[in-house]
Formats: sequence, C-alpha cells, structure tokens
Amino acid sequence: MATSGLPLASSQGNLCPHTSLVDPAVSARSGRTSSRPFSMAFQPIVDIETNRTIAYEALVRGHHNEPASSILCPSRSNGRVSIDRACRLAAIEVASALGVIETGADLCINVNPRPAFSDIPNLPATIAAAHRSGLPLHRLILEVTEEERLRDPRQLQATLRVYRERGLRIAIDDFGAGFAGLSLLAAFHPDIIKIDIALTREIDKRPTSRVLVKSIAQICSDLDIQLIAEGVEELPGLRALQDLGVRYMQGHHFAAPAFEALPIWPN
Ligand SMILES: [Ca+2]
Repeated sequence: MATSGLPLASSQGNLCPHTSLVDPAVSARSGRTSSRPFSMAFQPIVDIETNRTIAYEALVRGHHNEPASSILCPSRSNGRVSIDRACRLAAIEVASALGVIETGADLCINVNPRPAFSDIPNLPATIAAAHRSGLPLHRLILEVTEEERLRDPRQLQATLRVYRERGLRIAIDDFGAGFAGLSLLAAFHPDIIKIDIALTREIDKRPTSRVLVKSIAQICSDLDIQLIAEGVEELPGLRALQDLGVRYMQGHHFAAPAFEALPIWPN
C-alpha cells in the first residue's frame, strides 16, 4: 500500500499479539466508546477541476494514532477474514460519526480480495453497517489491492459482481506498483483505478513515469474508468498529472491523513 507514505492497507493483516482486543477508551473526537482494537484516519481525494473533496480514504490507526503496521501484522491465517470485516465496519462507523454523509463525499475502504471476497458474510455485514450509519451503498468504494498473483480470478469476478449488484463500487488500488494491478484489471472491469505513488512521485522530473501514466489515463478513458492519482505531494507533480489528463488526486499536497477527522479541502 503506498498511499502517501502509508505502507499497509487497512485490512491486510491480523492483530499483533501485543494489541489488546478490547480498548474501552472513549474517542475524544468521535465521541464513541470503542470496543475495537483500532480507529481510523481519513485522507481526502480531490477533484482538481472543481476544487472539491469527492471522497475520503479510511486508513487504520491505533487508538492513539499509531500506524497500522504497529497493530496489524501480516499473516495468512483465517483471522484475516474477521479483521478485514472489522476494518471495514470501523471505517463506516467512524466516518459516519464524523459526518461523512453530510459532506457529500464518498468513503473508500481498503480490502484484500482473498479474505474480503472469499467470505460472503462480509457483504451483508458491510451493507448492514452502511444502513445503520445511513450511508448509501453507492457512496461506498472498496479499494482492492493484492500482494501476490490472483489464484482464482473467476471467483473474484463472481463475488465482485454480487457487490456491484448491491451498488458498491470497486477500485483497483496501488495500480502500477507491480503485476497485481494488471492481473486485477484483466480479471474484472473496475469502476476506479488508483495510480500508485511509485508512478506519481516526482513525475514532473520523470519522463518514463509520465509515459506510463499517460498510457494508464488512455486505458481508463477507453474503458470508462475513473482515474485517481495517489501520492500527490507537490504542485509541480500536480501540474504534470493534470497535463496528462488526471483529474482526481490524493496526497499530502492536499492533506495528510487526519486521525478521527475529515480534513477539509480547500482549507
Ligand atoms: Ca488505498
């Protein structure tokens, strides 16, 4: 995961052994008593044509804003399924408590395809959480990333079809970071592609990156896929991406991830 220096996707891992399963702390900002071992930070995704925030990406944090890597440990055990589900429910509940519905922005949640989509009960749990929070399903975006080659693209296709039939949208996360993005793109037609920071970092100084992003932008245009550039940190990079036709961007140039808060852009 490479969103603006946040290396671990919110749902990729088990709880570390030292992480308490129950934290009775009351969140100062969201005002909620939490039974979760983690909380959330949020980073805006901006439409640079309208200068509006169109979405927030939810990122796992500890209750005291510790990074996700300190509370989630990569693992292949079955516990990933329940952690993946807990992460997405936490994202919906915390974002809703902070007023994401009133902002009009969508909510992006990181998921790993294997635990998220091999466990069908994740879907009704996600839908139920959205309904409880009053968040319309069409405003929920699942960011799918993958750390290794897909084992069963047909199963992923079938499961994603079910999610989309319920109105959720699907994004391929970290596109360009490796072969995973292309294999996901071949497996299904996403609603959104998020270009990895590996391609956007200092893009104004990197002709090869510009050629690659130009090609990705063309693919997205041809396939009617919304394109978001991650890792936009400085104005020259923003301008270079804009020249390549990228309209939607995310990164520290706009706002860093904010712990239990929805950063406002323009601020
Ligand atoms: Ca992401």
